[in-house]
Amino acid sequence: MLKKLDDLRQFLPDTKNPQKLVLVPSEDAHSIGAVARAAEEGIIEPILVGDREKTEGLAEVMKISLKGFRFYDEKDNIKAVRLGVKLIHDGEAEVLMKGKVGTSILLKAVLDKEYGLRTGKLLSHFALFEVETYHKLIGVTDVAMNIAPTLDEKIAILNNSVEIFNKLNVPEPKVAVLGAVEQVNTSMSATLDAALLSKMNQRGQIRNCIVDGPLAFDNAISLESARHKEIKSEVAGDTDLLLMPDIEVGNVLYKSLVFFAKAKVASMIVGAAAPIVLTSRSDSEQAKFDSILLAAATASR
Ligand code: COD
Repeated sequence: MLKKLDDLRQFLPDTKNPQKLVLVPSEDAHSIGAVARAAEEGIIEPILVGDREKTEGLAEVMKISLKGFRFYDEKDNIKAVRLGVKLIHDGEAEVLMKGKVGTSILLKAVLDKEYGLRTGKLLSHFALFEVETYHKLIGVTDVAMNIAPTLDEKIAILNNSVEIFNKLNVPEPKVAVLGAVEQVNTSMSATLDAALLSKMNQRGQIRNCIVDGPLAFDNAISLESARHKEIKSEVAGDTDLLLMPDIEVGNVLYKSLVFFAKAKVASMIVGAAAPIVLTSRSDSEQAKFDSILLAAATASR
């Protein structure tokens, strides 16, 4: 059972031959710190795209050496993002990382039909949390890409995350599809989708996982709460993955876990031609490092 984000290290490929990671745009202190540490530990080989003068200035203040880092000097944010994405598209690197730029700007470049990283699959955001009060790592999706997913999109989001768990040797992750209540309420569309996803799982239309829903957040993560409400569920209290009804609920949960619960988090975009490290700009250097670790651990598998 994976309990700590540090446990992801066991899935890293050969550290003598690390994957190349492109940070774009590079002029961001927490990102430079995380990339430099990951490079030093042999987790990735860094490529920086961005304003070279600003990036080197930040590195100097942080007493970080960028010696030996491949660098593409590009001051314009949009051009830098396009160049970074194209490097992956052209096979020059294996992992993309968002630096100091808005999420939607990066995602629009990733979705570009000519030089982007489309695979024909839906792309989605996956976050993996280490919370002190929970007995194992817990995934949360989608808190940052798909705004108001349809039922079909929820199936794709679920499958993308299940694939990540399977890569991390969790062959049948337990998935809680969240609603505000644990009973189907015909006025709450999230509970209707949750019930359909559960039935599709029971009938073998969604595989390699155990899905239950609707579950409210408390009974998804607390067996005591589930027992109290007399809910019989294989998932309740032992959830590996929380499937969110929409981006707003997901984003608020993500930030509540980080800021109130002081949880550690690693996150990325999945379903693209390469993993994309995509953290919030306010995330810590540690969160960016752990996200690099998650991307590198799952990229090659
Ligand atoms: N996966 C695959 N293809 C997609 C996806 C996806 N998730 N989303 C859109 N596309 C394709 C569409 O099929 C279409 O071909 C093209 O991309 C454009 O689609 P639009 O017009 O619906 O999408 P955009 O370009 O307006 O927006 C896509 C974003 C991902 C940028 C948008 O959904 C978005 O802004 N998401 C939220 C990002 C955000 O602000 N997160 C903040 C939390 S930190």
